Amino acid sequence: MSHFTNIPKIQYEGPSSKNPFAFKHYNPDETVAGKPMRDHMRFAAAYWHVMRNGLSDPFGGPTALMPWDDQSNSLDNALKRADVFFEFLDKTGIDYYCFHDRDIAPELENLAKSNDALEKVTEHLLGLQKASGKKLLWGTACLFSHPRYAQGAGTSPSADVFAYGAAQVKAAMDATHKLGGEGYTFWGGREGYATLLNTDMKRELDHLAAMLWLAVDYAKKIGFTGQFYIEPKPREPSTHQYDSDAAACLNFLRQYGLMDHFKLNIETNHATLAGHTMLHELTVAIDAGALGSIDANQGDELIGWDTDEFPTDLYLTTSIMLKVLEMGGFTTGGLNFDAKRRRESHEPEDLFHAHIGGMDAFARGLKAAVAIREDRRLADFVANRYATWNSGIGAKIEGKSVTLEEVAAHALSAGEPVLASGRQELLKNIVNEFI
Ligand code: XLS
Ligand code: NI
Ligand code: NI
Repeated sequence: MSHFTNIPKIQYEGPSSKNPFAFKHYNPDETVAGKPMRDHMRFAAAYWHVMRNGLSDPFGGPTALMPWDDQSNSLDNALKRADVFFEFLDKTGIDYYCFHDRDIAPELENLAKSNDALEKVTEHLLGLQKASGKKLLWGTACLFSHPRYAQGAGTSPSADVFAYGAAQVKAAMDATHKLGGEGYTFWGGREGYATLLNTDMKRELDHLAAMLWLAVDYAKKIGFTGQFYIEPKPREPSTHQYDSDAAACLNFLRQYGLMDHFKLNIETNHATLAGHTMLHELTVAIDAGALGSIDANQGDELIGWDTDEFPTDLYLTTSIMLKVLEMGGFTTGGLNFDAKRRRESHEPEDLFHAHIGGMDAFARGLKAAVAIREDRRLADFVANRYATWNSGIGAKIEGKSVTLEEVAAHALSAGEPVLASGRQELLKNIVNEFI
């Protein structure tokens, strides 16, 4: 039975099409820079936004129409939602999905019953995956919604809450493993603090690392070889979150010896909340060999919170795809639409407009990024800007084969340095040629 009866399977019709239910730029099987577009993007839909987000905000309740959902917490309702979700994946041509344990299955009276429901839904999802060829990009556990996690999960002051969270991680890893998930994400929803007056920061960070190590060891035990990710975010819900940005996450991973086991899942709106551009966060992650996956969305410049809008900004998608190409493409990760419709866009068809727009925006970003790389003017400019490091005193400093006295002697004999222009305006003009 179809739940999106008026909506066709979305096809590529090219830039001149005016059909709102068609791709103008995303052509999944078209080869761009050596591989099909779908393999560059590895698009994923977020189960929580597509199926569970009622679009409420702090001032008003849900608006989203979900005629297939009886609003009950029953297992039956959960199974039915999964069917609707897979029809959505089929019609949009999105190859992957991501979930939290509590999006796909209900939380029931106790942990044993919740685990049981999760296993049943997982079984059902496996059947849907087999029938459709759709794949799981990553799974995760929701360790932030329930009141027991109000003061954290891995960083809770209560060891029993920690254990409950760890049990959820174990069950969510089992589900992810069973579904052939290519990754497993930790977003520290409440892993932070509201005030240091009641917080032992050092102890909480030790506990968070302990949680991650338990997961790493358990993965070995069950043979889960997917990639672990942590997802930086500076605040919201906590005043301060420990995994506040890419640099803080990398420092944490290094401090606790976890670098070999984790990569980062970078989300645009989290980057901007941290006071960085997405380009900055991606660069920090890539330079550490630790960019794993991307939560694709964008923020609103006029609103100071995580608005999770669908990505439509072509400068943003171009800069993201430049970085993805620079690192040689995704391996286990992809572009997960961790994005929601605006509260005003409450009809089911809006789910399609939102994802079509995001996919087309990334397709244009990919093509622009490929063209910018082929043109080479930007890359050549950057390479030339550092040319003084390729020989002479620069090469000696980089090669660590010089003393401070020798460097000082160079400065004395070379005289006042001549600095070349950074040409920022010219470089922006060049980028605009391609967008
Ligand atoms: C919330 C996060 C969340 C993670 C998964 O801001 O982005 O959706 O991606 O727990
Ligand atoms: Ni996210
Ligand atoms: Ni987010």
